[in-house]
Amino acid sequence: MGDELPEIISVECLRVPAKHLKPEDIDQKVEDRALDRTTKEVLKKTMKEGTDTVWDRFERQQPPCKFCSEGISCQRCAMGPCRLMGGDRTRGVCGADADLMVARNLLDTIATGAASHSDHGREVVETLLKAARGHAAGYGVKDEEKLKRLAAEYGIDAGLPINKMAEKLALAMLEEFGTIKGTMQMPNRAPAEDIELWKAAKILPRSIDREVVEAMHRVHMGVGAEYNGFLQQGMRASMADGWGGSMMGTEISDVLFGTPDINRSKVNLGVLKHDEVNISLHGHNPILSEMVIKVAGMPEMIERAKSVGAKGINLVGLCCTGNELLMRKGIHQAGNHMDQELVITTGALEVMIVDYQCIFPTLANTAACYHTKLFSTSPKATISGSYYMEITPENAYEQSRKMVIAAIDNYPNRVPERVLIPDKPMDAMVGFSVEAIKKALGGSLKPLLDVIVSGKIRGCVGIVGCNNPHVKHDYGHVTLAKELIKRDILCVETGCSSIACAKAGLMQPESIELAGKGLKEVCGSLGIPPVLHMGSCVDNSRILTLAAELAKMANVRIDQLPIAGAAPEWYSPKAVAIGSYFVGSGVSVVLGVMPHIGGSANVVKALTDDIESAVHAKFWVEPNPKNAAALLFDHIETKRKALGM
Ligand code: MSK
Repeated sequence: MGDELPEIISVECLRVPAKHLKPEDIDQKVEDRALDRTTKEVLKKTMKEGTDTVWDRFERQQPPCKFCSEGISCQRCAMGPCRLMGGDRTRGVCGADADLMVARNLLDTIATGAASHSDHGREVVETLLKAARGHAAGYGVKDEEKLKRLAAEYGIDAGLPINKMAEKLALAMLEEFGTIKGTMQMPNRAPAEDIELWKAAKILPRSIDREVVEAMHRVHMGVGAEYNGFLQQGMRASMADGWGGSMMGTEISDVLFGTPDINRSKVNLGVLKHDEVNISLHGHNPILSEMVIKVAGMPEMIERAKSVGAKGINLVGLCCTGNELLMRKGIHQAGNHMDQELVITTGALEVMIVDYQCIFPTLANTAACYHTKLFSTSPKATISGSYYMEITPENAYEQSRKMVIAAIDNYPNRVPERVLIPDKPMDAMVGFSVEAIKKALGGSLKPLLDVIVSGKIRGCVGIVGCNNPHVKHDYGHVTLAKELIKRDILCVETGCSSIACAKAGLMQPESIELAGKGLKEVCGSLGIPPVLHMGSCVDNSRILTLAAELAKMANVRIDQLPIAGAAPEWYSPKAVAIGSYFVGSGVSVVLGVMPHIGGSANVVKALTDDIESAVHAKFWVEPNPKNAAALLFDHIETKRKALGM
């Protein structure tokens, strides 16, 4: 078996143009940019070495284009591009006014996000199908109980042999992408009254691909000129993501790799090791990374690492591939979205393996400044300057083996004088799947509902989403979570938000000291933190499942529960889809970053006000996380009052 690497196109190391910053200026800049101690330490190193980062590129883009910021620019067709500048320029060449332009741009964004999650979900289900048919060595059903539950949900005989059942379930789920029957299965997890509401609002999804394709059809010039139709389709496409593509991604990842259970791990840039071969796994899809873990643990690989002077192989996660591994395997997490360049700039990373989504296009340039080798693995996400090793369920073992060997062989190239690994990773308790929460509560969600009804816990907020250089890194997530737990509100988190709070120590059981009396008592008695890690960004579907089960148990609609969502530092189209399916499902959401919709007062009003009459939920925009916490608390108290709690 050849271990040779593919050809690579060489790319240059990107440097920040010299600015002659004084040491005190660097200190101030680092304070302004980030909250976490280890992030700040490595960020300072990048500034001293002049390595270009997302913060530098953000600075160079200021001030932003006013028209793009407000959503009133369009380059959708060749009659333009157009900008609505006021005066006699209030319509694009095609005739689109600000309402239409903003709504069309927003629908495009939501469709992008829904497509990203759902395409990921499809790949996970396809892997189950291949594994069930014996075409994917190394993959198989790990959680048979969950497989049986899902089979029953899809009307498949749960008494069939495991592989037959898995095959039938995979086929039934793949059918959901393009079904012609006009309805999907998983929204039925919600209370019947919610489904009726969604039908009436015309946001009950018909099939995943259909909603995304229809969204893309509608953004073509000349397909509708009334902004509400675009917003409604955006909501429906997002529902196909939340109750479809993402939910399948989550559920089948659990079937293949195990449903997460509560476990302990470590988080921040300090998880890299001086005396081991460091490999980071970055992106979103657990299919490849689970195989890399298997290979890196093989005795022959450990022996090979020792032969080059390392004590072992240290795998660390980044972004949501990291979240998947953290939840299921306790693999240490190096950081979230805006830490991705910093992991390389520690000078201690031999290999970074990426799949897709949230990967900076300049990562190969960052790697070129150090000894790190970057591997891209998806035909959907090839990157100049990376070694391309296409991964399929059939070849994952062989390709993973080559990449792990490349990392080991790269260890002697590390330059000790250029290495900075901050000390002391933060402990975190993670792995709160809905199943794990039930287990911790004795087998049912009833105790959670009881403490909400009694008022010991006032309600729950799902804090989700990314980092964004518009916000001091992690500040929005951490401040909001601290303010909410102080008010006895339980926080459930996913994606980069969860890593921000884990880095800040909020996912240690000891952080109950920061919680209000009631929340402290409940979490203290269970030995869990007041901020629960529920997984990656597709795992926001776990939050939907949790809300649906609580609503059914309480005999109310989801929108009647004292719950809400927040995305304090969101950046991605996926986050817009998530926010939309939260609101569509009846969970109001506060955004910390204004979407590009300010150019249309009508669209802003539709999303922050009018929509409430259809789905009993809406968006707010509040950049200050302390104000956002106050707003969410009031919202939760209003919901409690309406239920007579
Ligand atoms: S990785 S989508 S920055 S949460 Fe899921 Fe983080 Fe947002 Fe990417």
